[in-house]
Amino acid sequence: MPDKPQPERRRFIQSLTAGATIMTLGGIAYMAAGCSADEQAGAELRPDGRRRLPPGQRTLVPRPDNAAVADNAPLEPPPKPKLLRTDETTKAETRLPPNQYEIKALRPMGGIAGDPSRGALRLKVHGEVEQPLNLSFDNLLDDYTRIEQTCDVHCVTRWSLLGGIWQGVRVSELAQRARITKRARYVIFQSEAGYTANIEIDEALKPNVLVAWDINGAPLGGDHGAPLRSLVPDRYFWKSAKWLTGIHFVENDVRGYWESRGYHNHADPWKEQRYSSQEG
Ligand SMILES: Nc1nc2c(c(=O)[nH]1)N[C@H]1C(S)=C(S)[C@@H](COP(=O)(O)O)O[C@H]1N2
Ligand SMILES: [Mo]
Repeated sequence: MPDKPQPERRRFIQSLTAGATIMTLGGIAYMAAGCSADEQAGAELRPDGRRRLPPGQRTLVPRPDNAAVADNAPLEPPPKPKLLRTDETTKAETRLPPNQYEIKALRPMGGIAGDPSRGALRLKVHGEVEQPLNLSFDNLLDDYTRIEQTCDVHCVTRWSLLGGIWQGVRVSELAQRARITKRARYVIFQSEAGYTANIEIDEALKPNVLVAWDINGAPLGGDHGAPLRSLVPDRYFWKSAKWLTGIHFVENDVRGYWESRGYHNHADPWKEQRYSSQEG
């Protein structure tokens, strides 16, 4: 973090000493002149925090008690950004991966729903972590940087929803807070009724991979995974697990629900990796 610019520090010190002069008329001349001289020479402080008398000076207005401290106090870290807007749409010439077409609103694709209420949510972050987490919806809202992300999603049934604005928090921040171990090489998203989806750790830690609760300014509907789903824009959309209840960091890969039913383990829509029969 850069140091506070000097002019700002000087103004700060001057405002402190200005306060002192009001109460102690005798010190006005010294404080007004002495302060900037000290600044240029580098303030010389006695152990009790008072300034040394310059030669020939017999009295000195004590600096306010907190002034010496404030002068040397470590600078506060900048406030954590609570909302970060990002555009994660592809910069490629086309927004549509091969053999996809655009639709204008998310299409409900089914699955076994969980309780949609935010109050009921518990999200477990567990497995290869030093600090397992068990988070409420409010924990996500209060303790994590909220991401508002524009991105495209691509369903293997060939529709794509372009430019949706999703809101959530990054899986990478969850991983960081849970302190994943070196052994964590895959992530299994776990949902209601045993639905799972697996991705590699490098994919999961990309900044565009979220757990999301809003799309286009409205909470996810009950058929779209409310209250929380994963969002993995660079994989076919089945990897974005609705009604999410767990993020499991694991050492060895475990194929998820669709990955064990004929669908591609890697599922990159730009390489059109739809079916497991294409795996090399
Ligand atoms: N829990 C759960 N998540 C799921 C599914 C599911 O059946 N259960 N289906 C997946 C599939 S195949 C797709 S295409 C998307 C569809 O999301 P949508 O219904 O919000 O469009 O969710 C994915 N996430
Ligand atoms: Mo799908």
